[in-house]
Amino acid sequence: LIFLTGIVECEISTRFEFSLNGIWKFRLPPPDQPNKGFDEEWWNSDFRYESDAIDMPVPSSFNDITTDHDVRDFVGWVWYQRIVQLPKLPQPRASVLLHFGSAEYYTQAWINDFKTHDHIGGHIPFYLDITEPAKNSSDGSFRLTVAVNNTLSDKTLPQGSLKFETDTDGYQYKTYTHDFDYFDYAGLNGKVRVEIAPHPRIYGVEIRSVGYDKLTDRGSATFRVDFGPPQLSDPACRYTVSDWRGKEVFDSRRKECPFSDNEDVVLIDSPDLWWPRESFNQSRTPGRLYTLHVHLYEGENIWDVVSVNFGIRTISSTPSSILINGEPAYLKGFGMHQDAELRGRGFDAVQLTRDINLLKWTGANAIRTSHYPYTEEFLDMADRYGFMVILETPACSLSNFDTLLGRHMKVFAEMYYAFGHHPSVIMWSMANEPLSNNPNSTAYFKSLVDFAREFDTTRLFTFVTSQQILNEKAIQAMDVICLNRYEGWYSLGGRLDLVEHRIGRELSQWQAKYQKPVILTEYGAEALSGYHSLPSTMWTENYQIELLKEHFKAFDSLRQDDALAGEMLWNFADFKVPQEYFRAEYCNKGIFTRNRQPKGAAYTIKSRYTSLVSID
Ligand code: GCB
Repeated sequence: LIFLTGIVECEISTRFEFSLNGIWKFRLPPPDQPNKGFDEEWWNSDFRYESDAIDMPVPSSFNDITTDHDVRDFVGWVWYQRIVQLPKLPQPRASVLLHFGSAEYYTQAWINDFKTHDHIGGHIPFYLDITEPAKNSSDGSFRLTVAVNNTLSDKTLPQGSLKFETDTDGYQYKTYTHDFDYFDYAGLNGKVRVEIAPHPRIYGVEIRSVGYDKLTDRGSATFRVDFGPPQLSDPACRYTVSDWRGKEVFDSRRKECPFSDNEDVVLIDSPDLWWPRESFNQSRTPGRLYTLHVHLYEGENIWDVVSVNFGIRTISSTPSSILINGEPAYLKGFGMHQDAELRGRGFDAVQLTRDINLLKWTGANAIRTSHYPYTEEFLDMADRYGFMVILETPACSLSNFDTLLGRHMKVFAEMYYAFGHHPSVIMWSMANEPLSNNPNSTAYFKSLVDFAREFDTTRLFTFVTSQQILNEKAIQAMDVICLNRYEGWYSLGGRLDLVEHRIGRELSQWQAKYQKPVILTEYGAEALSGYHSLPSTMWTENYQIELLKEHFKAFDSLRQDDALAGEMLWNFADFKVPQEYFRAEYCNKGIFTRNRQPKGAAYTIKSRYTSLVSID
């Protein structure tokens, strides 16, 4: 296993990285020759001199960059290429790693004509070790070719289906469908970089658990380091921890390097606990972090250092509430999407920072990374600003459980290693709206969550259901009930008068039946920005506002009865959906437009969230 950690700034740097973001060359096979790239071994061709190669920015989804339907709707292998020039390496004691922030969905890569490992699955960062082929490249310069396939099937997460259909007159055509309603943006969505690390190196640092003992006022973090096999002469290690000011608060001193059985613990007296934002208690600064620095020595010399952020906080639950550091924390927030004009799901620091600023402005304290994990950069900000995150696996609208459990487990494990150190992540959502009325879902989710609990013993588990209470088969394996409901929209559209009653009744039934905290993870109405009518009708801004206010009445009385643990509106911003006749390009349930300007409902939410006490 390779444990993944982002590079965190620290005093001694034994590693060096440089970005491969920018304009790459890009080729698509023609529709009647989907495997042309493999048949013609495109990794051996130089795209700069190929007439069908176009420019493509990285990171970005490729879909909305050109003016072509064929590119926007492409399903299959797309090919990216660029030239990489390495600096002079301290051979042979250097490792060369390629880091991808995320690639949708199945990635293969070549260094000149050398094929690296493959990676399956979108949204999760991964490394490819390219030390050997990089060393062999003359003068440190090589062609990097990356092929990415976005075809989803019943064996992928999420699921999709590519089929040949036959018309009544015998005419054959291809269809590609999936059950989720967001546009499946694809390509090199995450940043790409080269990382030069020492060889051998620290392969990864995993924060296993964090704890806080109130009696002794002492915090702890249990962690594991993957040092790989012993290869250095006279190796030693040392662990230090610094606080948010950079002040050292723990030092293990030099000790023997544990190559196996390497779980260890750091202790911090009177720690600054990690608290969520908007707690209304001024003495609790949200988002306090610590940094663990793992040093590997060869004799007296520092050989490698890896640093990873963590936070000290506990998470638990009662039959009605989620507790952070032993105190009930009410979640007020949003379901979101990583979705933007032109770049699709491509990482963009401007977009991310704007989103975080808008989230802060609304007074929210929680978000769900619907319907897939978001970037490392997003979680870093969530950590620092104290947002509670429900991190979702990319399992939206699962309908076929027979073919998927192994893949779903693998995806969870990768997510855990990539994101498990983030204190903002308080709960894992294993899926959104699976067909959990299917009897097979009971065993499926039980096995999945049993597997996941072996990795993570400190966080809560859920999946988000849209089933009726009597039909739900699998949610009992979870710690928290997360429910999506569209009263006044999909259900009794236009009937604002019934919302309060129906939401109040149903949520209290779920809580009473399962005796677990209940969060309404989706509710809302579509509103076209600037469209009003009096009295309000569906699709207007004033209908959206009125619908939210009807929900608030239900939430307030549920809270008085201690029967609600959180409210999360669908959606933070308008986002792109596949083509269909009942939506004009976007799902317009955002309280912000797609270019992140407020609709009227944004002020309604702001006024509620900024006055709603979350933690006393
Ligand atoms: C849902 C889904 C979400 C959709 C939303 C809607 O239940 O979870 O992916 O976007 O409804 O607006 O239809």
